[in-house]
Amino acid sequence: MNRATFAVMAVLLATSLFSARLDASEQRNVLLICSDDMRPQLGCYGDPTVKSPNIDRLAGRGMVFEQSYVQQALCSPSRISMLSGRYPATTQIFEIGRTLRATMPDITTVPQHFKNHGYHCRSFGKVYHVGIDDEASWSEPAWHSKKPRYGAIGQAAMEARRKEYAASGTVPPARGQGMVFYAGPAFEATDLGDDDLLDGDTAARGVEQLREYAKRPDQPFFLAVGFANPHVPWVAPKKYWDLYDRAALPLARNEFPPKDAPAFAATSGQDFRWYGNVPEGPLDEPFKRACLHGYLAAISYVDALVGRLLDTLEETGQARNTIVVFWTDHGYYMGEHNWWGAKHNNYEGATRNAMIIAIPGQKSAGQKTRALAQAVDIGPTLIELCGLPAADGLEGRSLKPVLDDPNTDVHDAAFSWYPKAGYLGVAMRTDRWRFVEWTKPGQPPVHELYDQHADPQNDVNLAGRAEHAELIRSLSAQLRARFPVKP
Ligand SMILES: [Ca+2]
Repeated sequence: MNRATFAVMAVLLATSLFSARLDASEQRNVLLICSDDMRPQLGCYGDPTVKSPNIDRLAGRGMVFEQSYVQQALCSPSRISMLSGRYPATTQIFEIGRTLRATMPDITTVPQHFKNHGYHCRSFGKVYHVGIDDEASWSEPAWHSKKPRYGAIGQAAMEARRKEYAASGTVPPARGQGMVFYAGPAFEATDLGDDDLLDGDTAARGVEQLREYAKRPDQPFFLAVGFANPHVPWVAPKKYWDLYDRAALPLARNEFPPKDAPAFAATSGQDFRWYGNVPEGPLDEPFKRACLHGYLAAISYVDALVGRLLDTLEETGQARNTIVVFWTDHGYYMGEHNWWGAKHNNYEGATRNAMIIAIPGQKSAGQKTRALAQAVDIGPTLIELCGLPAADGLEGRSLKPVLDDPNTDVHDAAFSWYPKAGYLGVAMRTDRWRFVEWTKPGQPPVHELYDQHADPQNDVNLAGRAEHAELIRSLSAQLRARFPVKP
């Protein structure tokens, strides 16, 4: 062996020993990025219109879950379910308002489990619903930006509304602040910079925290960063609006409620209508286009902020041992079924979300899976990937088998809940069917059935058709074997 060969071999040996030592002892970190009301309208989900290069980049080194479902299509119950690892049937939180501790005072949440095993756990921005946080989940109090949600137009509208109230002395006591906020428009293209707004400031704080963690590599972390966009109002710096040609945006073609669906079930929320510039009654096409334009601009704004977090992981070397989960809290309607700026039901459009999981050195990097996945699976997945002891009471399943092989399944169904008109609906999504059973004390159950292969947006309820009676009996038995009706 000559000297040069020896030198090369020595370097190779040292490098391999060094890597082996890193693999054996270096604890994995978690970066959980949440986005509010972002349906899976992303390049990596096959959407040809949206500009989402950074989330697509994450997908390129992770796995896209094409059939991922949240457990309720409403911000707070969805987040509580994901972060607790429990179905809403267990948390009994179906509304915005109560904290998790109101129903489960002694629960150990997913981040709390990490905290209990030596992780430093932090929350920036909207992770739990704002104002409904869970102190025990985090190592330090949750951080929220004080930067504005609106640009100059929205801020001026709010100020004018405040003055009106002050002059008349008629601030409605319960919704006073809310009524001020809703004076703003449903969308705004602003001249402000990314970090002058709430979401940009949240990303900047996340970047700063990642750099702090990089200085203490022996301290594993679970960092959750949540963005408020693209929840209405769709407020983004003008440069993100400039990415789109409004006249060319494709509008929804199914502007009608699901046919033959129960009237009480085929509804969505109306909060979009509360904003200052939304007219009453039907929306005209220019307004629809402006809304969709705003929604896409807000997605691209969040995408750029996700990119800054990913860049920081790369720059600091933390990408080497940090798992990244990108998760949105439910789907969304932008005109489908004539629902705008809405979720709030048990259909595919509301319950299907975006979820991407990227593990350092992932063998399946860049692949997509049609395996059914749920928000409650995130906890068990991260716990297994980080090598932590199992946590008691988690109701999801680890998706590691799917991450290893996208053709593997860990579920035969995914479940979502929604209360409506005194009924509680449980949706069971199999690969083929969306089956919803609505129950109400003293009333016969009400069913919905959609063929996801033929009718991906749930335009026609098949439950009333005689040829499906046996299928409905079978799906109902499958559902109730898992979630019995409570007396
Ligand atoms: Ca939401």
